[in-house]
Amino acid sequence: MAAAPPTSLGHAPPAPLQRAGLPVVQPAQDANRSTTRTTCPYCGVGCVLDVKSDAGDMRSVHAPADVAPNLGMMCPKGAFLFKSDAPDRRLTTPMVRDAKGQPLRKASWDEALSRVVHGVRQTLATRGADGLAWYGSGQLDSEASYLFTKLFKGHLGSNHTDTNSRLCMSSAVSAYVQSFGSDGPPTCYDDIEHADTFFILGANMTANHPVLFNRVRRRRATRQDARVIVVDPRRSKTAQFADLHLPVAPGGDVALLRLLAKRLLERGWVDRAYIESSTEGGDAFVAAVEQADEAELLRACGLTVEQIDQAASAFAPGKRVLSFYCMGANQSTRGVDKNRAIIDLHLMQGTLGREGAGPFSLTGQPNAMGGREVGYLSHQLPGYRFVHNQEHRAEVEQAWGLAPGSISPKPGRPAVAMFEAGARGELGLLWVTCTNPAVSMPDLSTTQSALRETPCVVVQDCFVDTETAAYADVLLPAAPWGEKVGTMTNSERFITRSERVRAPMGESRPDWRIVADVARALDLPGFDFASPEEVWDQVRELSRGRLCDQFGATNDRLRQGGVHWPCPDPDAPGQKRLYTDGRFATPTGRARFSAADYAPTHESPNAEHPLHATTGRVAAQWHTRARTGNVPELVAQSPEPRVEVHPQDAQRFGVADDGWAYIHSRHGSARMRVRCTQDATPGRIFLPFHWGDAYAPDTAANYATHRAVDAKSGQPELKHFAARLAPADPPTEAAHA
Ligand SMILES: Nc1nc2c(c(=O)[nH]1)N[C@H]1C(S)=C(S)[C@@H](COP(=O)(O)OP(=O)(O)OC[C@H]3O[C@@H](n4cnc5c(=O)[nH]c(N)nc54)[C@H](O)[C@@H]3O)O[C@H]1N2
Ligand SMILES: Nc1nc2c(c(=O)[nH]1)N[C@H]1C(S)=C(S)[C@@H](COP(=O)(O)OP(=O)(O)OC[C@H]3O[C@@H](n4cnc5c(=O)[nH]c(N)nc54)[C@H](O)[C@@H]3O)O[C@H]1N2
Ligand code: SF4
Ligand SMILES: [Mo]
Repeated sequence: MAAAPPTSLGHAPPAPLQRAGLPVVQPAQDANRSTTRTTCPYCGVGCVLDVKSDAGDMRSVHAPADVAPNLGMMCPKGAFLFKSDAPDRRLTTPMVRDAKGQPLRKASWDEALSRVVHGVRQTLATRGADGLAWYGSGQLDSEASYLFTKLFKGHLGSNHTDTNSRLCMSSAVSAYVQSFGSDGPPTCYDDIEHADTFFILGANMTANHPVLFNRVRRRRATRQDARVIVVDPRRSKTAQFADLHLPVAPGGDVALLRLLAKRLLERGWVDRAYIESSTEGGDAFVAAVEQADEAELLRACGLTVEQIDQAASAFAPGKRVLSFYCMGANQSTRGVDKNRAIIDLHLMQGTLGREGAGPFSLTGQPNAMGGREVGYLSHQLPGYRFVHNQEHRAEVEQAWGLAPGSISPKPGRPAVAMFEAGARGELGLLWVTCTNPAVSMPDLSTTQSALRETPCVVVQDCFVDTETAAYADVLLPAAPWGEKVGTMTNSERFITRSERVRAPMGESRPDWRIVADVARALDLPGFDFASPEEVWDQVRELSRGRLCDQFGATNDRLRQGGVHWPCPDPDAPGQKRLYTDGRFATPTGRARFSAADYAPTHESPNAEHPLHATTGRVAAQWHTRARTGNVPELVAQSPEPRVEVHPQDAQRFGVADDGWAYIHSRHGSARMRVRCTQDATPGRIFLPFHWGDAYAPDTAANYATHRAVDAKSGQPELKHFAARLAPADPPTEAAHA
């Protein structure tokens, strides 16, 4: 057996971390094994991890010291990656269903590819290109994401490509585009080492970006006047660490952010010269903030004047404020407004592009950034281009050797609309890749209808038994992390290459190759790639001259280590920060203040559903548990879905600590075990969304969520619904408990 694996946050952490109670990891002594450098396939921190293996058998995972971006640190999810495969669950050959309702059977690649080809041609003949849809993932590498975009938008005439990034980052993307003229965070991880105030909103970083939070802790421990402010309706582990926790009312963030803006104006803590030279909309913004009714805003955010004043003090002149925000900001019908209201504070301070300061939207998945760069969302094209822009379409058509007018000017359907169209029977082919919507999409009953109603459902995954695979007409076996080479961009615009530890299991193939194989089976030109390196070279070429210029990130260079974009020159370093000269990517070169206004959540509690429910993550599980569910150590830490309830609410609804309960909403019900905790706020409950039907029936949080989206970004409000609790029997079946 392998040497004892590292079980905590990285090896050799500095003294303050040990004081913070985090165990220390001893590097394992297994120098004789071969070592492969990979990028962690989990979160957007993008840790570089070395895998020790013996004849392809993964034995341990190590975080190489001094290698960016994680500098010798990793979290338990990364450390246990070598145990995360389950050979008996792996999809090792293509499979097909002869008819809906029939069992899946093994098939050759030729048969599976011809089924997909038939599905595409049949759809084009009967419904046209609007009947074709691809639903992908920020966990795909840039090579695969790029080829899906090229196939659907370029060659099949369908802009209906969207991904789980719509559920994740789309509000952040829209906000960056609206405020700065382009997507892309202006900040980098090194800013942590220069910041005075960490303003963390709607992000539980201890669980979900642990290695980055480790750096925040270290800064907090070593810089005397550093402060951590956490804005979260519940007392998360991150909130418990904070110097100041603001338990904002669910959805009340814009009101809070406007109050902070008001204070900064009142105290004169505003960089007027910067506003004058580098922004537009400042006058209207100042007038709106000054006129906003303070009492109304306080009511909306549920906080006190003292709490606002205390938070405002951390924005005093000279303080370098680094804002981190994630799903508590994005997964809201006001997600774009929340993001922009954060950015507005930084524009007021004039600190964009300065060391240690700025708005830093944390990416969830390892390559949600790269996917955006290659244009995989339904309104995008490669190189941060847009389908609605004639010039952009022409540039991409030319690069792809297509006739002018080949790319449709109409943005495709965003994720929620895509599944709604499917549920109405409007899709002929839905190709799901590297995501498990039968657990992760809001309002699962609509999602399940879409998967049932669509005549040809293609699922490309590594495992045979996911909740979504149960609906597949064709299952295509994909090679996971460790069995393929691929390029990804992390939260801070840092590009890394992940190498292959071993050959793909059975007949599975890398995702990029599966797309290319389907395209060739469709007799389409432009997909004769012999290697992922050739695909990456095309991605680099298409990014040339754009903000996200990656031309300098050659395959050879990435073999030596990662690089930040923009990186136009193979011989020059990448750029860590954006907008350092006060010029932005808007037509005027000025950043834009927003007119974001507070508005409540889509649903309000009432007598029948009196609780505010929110959903999210736990530290030991990754999404729908495809991989973390295979690791005994992680399962032991979080074995089952547990709804967090304040003891007062448990008593009110007659549910017992450790007993099971139904969480009923206006849309459906989820069943979970109850965890009573004083860390929950009375009237507010928290549901993890990791568990689905493969674990036990009814356990998915998304049976209870709704489909309302932010009108500006299409992102669903997964962070809020109105609920009530009722006692329940434990589930009788538990598949892989
Ligand atoms: N362990 C682990 N790590 C992960 C993942 C995982 O599955 N497991 N997934 C990755 C991915 S894809 C993502 S997107 C990130 C997500 O990372 P996070 O955004 O940190 O994760 P969540 O738990 O979804 O939500 C964060 C917090 O938002 C709070 N919240 C709810 N409503 C509101 C609100 O109205 N306002 C504010 N301010 N806060 C609110 C919740 O209480 C919760 O604590 O994590 C990444 N990292
Ligand atoms: N209620 C609620 N719902 C949510 C959220 C929430 O906070 N609350 N968060 C949303 C967010 S931010 C996200 S990002 C989504 C995540 O939700 P999903 O994307 O659905 O979750 P995963 O479990 O990561 O799904 C990845 C799938 O890809 C497979 N896979 C792994 N590696 C590979 C590979 O290399 N190739 C291929 N082809 N397949 C592979 C895995 O086996 C798994 O089935 O959930 C969203 N849903
Ligand atoms: S912090 Fe994120 S990227 Fe780093 S090891 Fe953990 S899950 Fe992987
Ligand atoms: Mo995400």
